[in-house]
Amino acid sequence: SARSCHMTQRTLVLLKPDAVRRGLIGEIIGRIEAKAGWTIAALELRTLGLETLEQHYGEHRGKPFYEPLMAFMSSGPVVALVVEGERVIEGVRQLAGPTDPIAAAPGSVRGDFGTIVRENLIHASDSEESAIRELKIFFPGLS
Ligand code: RTP
Ligand code: MG
Repeated sequence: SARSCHMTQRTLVLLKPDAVRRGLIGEIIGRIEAKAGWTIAALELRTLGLETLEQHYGEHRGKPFYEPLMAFMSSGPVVALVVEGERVIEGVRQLAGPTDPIAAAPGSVRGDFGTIVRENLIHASDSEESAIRELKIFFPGLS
């Protein structure tokens, strides 16, 4: 049946150190909470070590922005969240907006609050495969 083709998913969201420093975590979590049927399954304030970040952003190793990205992401605490619900993987990516905040439309988190490509406030898993991989890194105990 169509019902058995459910789209309930889990995604990893990080509110990056700039979002924490600027006092925007409530604003961003509020936007996530406001979406129908989405729930927060886990949430933690945490300062990320380089080992965790190398696992998380390994696909970007060797790129010119990799080292500054590592420095930025370890520069202060992040809020790590697991968000669960209907089509959350694509949904949180939409809510975040494109990587470059200047290209992001107003109404998106990056479009409303960002200017700098690196300091773009939020991470969200970009596919089902990435979500599974990233959730294991950040919340290995989650059932
Ligand atoms: P994220 O992985 O953090 O959710 O962001 P994304 O998918 O939109 O972008 P991605 O290409 O995966 O890049 C990861 C993060 O690296 C920083 N970045 N800086 N040219 C640059 O200086 C540059 N490009 C990317 C951003 O923080 C980006 O979100
Ligand atoms: Mg990415």
